[in-house]
Amino acid sequence: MAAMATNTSGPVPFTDVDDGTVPKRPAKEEFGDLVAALPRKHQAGLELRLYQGFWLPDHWVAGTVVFQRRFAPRPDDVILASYPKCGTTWLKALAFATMTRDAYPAPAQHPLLRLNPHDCVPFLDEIFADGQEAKLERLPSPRLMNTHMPHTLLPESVIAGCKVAYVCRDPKDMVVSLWHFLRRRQPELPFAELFEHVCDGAVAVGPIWDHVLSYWRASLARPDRVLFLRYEDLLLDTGKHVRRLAEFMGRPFSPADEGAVEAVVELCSFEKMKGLEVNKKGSAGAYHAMPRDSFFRKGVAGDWVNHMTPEMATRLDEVVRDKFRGTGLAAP
Ligand code: PAP
Repeated sequence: MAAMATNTSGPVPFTDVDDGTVPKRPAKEEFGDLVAALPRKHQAGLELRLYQGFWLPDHWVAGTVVFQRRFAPRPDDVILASYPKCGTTWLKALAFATMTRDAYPAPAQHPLLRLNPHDCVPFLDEIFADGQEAKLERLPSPRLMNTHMPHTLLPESVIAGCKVAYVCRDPKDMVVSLWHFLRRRQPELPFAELFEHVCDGAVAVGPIWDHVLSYWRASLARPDRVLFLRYEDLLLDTGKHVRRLAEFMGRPFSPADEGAVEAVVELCSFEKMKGLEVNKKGSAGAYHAMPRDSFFRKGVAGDWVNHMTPEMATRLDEVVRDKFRGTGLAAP
């Protein structure tokens, strides 16, 4: 195994320390029996298993068990969390750019200009599913990593000791974004079918309302440990929330640093990221490698009006409002 890069301060781009020598040893080989005993559903082209109250993609379950039991957190780890299609790529870019701003004073040298955000920040769910967690040891501290797991499924050690920044999004826009994403692999997937699964809660890492509430409650209980962000707020005033994120991660911008905040916002803007050559070609992700351009579609709020009827919108809004009632969390 390559020596851990202890002399470099993190975060560094994940793919730069991954020399491809850590073999894949799927976690399912060890925990296959546990997975096989769980309730299952086949929906929208994915095999799902009900694990601790959430419908996880079958190939993530065993990795989640290993993550829960064996993840070795470092005190300065920062975990980025999200429900799929709610702003993961953007949050990864913003957090990585914020944390590395002093390491790359020449903007043209920044790794986000040559690497997709998913190639800079490792995705824990896939790494553990593939049994490649040794890769994480090669990252210098502080490490930035991301997960789609709900807060209640995170390892106890992470809940007790790591900072977690979460981004949520209007579920209506999430469904639309997810549909476009899944259609890259399943062009025939009907929107109405996916919509039904989302309303039933039986979609990957769903139900979405329980996912969001798990982080909302954690952020109320430990605001120093869990930062709760909204995609729509980021769109309205990215700089303001980048400052919050930086402060939360322990790398605050000084009040006079407006130029540095703007540089991060600009580097990670939808237009900038979508226009980069690296994000127009190739694929990201190990298990279901997806075209990099599929992570940059429209980048707006409210696109749901172009895909669902007012009745569908009202139905999903009411489900979510009902679930959020009494929690203090405003429904979209
Ligand atoms: P993931 O969870 O599979 O990694 P994620 O990044 O959450 O995906 O979802 C992609 C969405 O974020 C897309 O939304 P859309 O389909 O509604 O357009 C994508 O366009 C949007 N997105 C990606 N990067 C940015 C960015 N820099 N700024 C704003 N939105 C972005």
